[in-house]
Amino acid sequence: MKKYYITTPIYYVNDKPHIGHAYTTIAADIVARWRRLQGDEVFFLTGTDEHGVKICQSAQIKGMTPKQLCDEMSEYFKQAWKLLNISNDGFIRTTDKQHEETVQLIMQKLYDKGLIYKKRYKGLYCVGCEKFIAEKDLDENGCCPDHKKKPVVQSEENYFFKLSIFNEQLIDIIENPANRNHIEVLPETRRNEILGKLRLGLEDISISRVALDWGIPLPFDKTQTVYVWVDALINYISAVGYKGNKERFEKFWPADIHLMAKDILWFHSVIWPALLIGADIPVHKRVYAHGFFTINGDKMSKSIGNVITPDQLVEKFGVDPTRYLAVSLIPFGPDGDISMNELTKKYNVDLANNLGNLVSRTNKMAEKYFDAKVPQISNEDILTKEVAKILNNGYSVSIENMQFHKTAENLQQAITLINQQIEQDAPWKLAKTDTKKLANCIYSYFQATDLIVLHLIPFMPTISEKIWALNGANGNIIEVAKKYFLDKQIPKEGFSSANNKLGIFEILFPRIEIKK
Ligand code: ME8
Repeated sequence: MKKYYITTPIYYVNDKPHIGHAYTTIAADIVARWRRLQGDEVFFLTGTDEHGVKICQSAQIKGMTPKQLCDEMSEYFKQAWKLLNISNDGFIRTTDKQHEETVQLIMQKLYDKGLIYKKRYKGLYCVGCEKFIAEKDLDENGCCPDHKKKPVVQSEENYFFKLSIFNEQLIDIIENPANRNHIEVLPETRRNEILGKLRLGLEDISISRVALDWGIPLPFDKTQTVYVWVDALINYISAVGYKGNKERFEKFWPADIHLMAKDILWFHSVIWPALLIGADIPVHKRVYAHGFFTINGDKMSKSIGNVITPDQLVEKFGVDPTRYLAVSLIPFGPDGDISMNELTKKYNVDLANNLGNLVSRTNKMAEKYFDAKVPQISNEDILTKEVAKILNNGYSVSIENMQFHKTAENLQQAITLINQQIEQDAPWKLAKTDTKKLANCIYSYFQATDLIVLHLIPFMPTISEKIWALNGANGNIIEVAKKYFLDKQIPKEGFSSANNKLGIFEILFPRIEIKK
């Protein structure tokens, strides 16, 4: 059994989750579910990032202690992921004791190896990003381009990590697949941006704060706390037992993929690997940075205040359609503007008209002509083979490469093929002329739909089960899917087979009016 360790960023708890957070988390969930169907032993981690200036300030504004705010807000994240049926195996909070101890262990190790030193530093700090920002990177108003706020001047005596000495090594681990610490940075355009920046040279980074006591104390100088980003990155190893569970750590680390948006790719492809190499820990294998959902061209963020929440989408579309729509509307990689109207259009076309209509018409025909049972077959089922061909050609490659909109297109193509076949067969005419052929046709619609449903599981786990039951398929859907993906043969048992009773029909995707 192969292991597969996948992570989302751990999200700041200064406010409630929005669909930008949901986007990464749903994408990670789709991959995790897909890998489980491939037979992998998956560890899927998400969580919350709870230290730093930003959390402190939010707590102050709300009249709470930082810990109270973290306890309340991390629950909102947990609830959102429960609502969206996210199958995470771990949920880490950076205020967990185990994590805090791991951070101190790593800091001590880096210090003992001479990779940390003290120096006075003055710079511009963006609280939204929780990072120092160079003057040349500010926008025309002197603000952070992501958060549209002026950075604050910070001047302190801090501890620094010798990032600069890893410069050449970092270029090599990204460029050279033969390097034992090779990281694949994706998509390629962003990889090139990272390499370009690395070639300009690296400066050492400050990794502690004096004035901020809401953080993890440095083990070698308790008057300072660990910089929130260093604290946060270490979550990926503390969650799998770097300290305290050697067996689990060695099983799952290095992570197979860290998923995130482009805003934090630098931290994951430069700072994180340097910290790991410095602490003699193997480096994660892949990072993938997607773009931002934008609303009227602006990044959606808590700080800007143009937020859509997961609950709003679920209320309008339902859980599984929200999962499907979130990743299929725009390609995973570039930025993309979204709107309720575009989401509704896609819902109506892909789900109400194509998939919903297919399930509804096959069920109704079987009800009318075959007493709500799957009919008996006497000829070969060619349609299901055609559908298998379409899926084999497009599905796995696109899902492996995180091109979920292409995976969705591939699924729609397969669904359309069955709908077209129904039009061509005209079963309502066959019912009067050739009932044997009618039985064959309807049987093949069920089988071909079942096959599509196995591929829908990662996107729409609950609706897949519903269609499976409606179609009278009688095997455990997950077990049947695993078997199918292992040997790519439609199993003799488990699919809709002759004489199986259909489920009680319900409309899965009611059409939604588009607001003018
Ligand atoms: O950066 N479009 O947390 P964060 C798409 N705590 N994705 C978006 C998005 C948008 N408009 N807005 C947010 C942090 N995201 C750190 C991470 S990890 C060790 C520490 C998603 O709450 C996207 O995944 O600001 C982005 O990278 C992440 O939320 C940032 O979440």
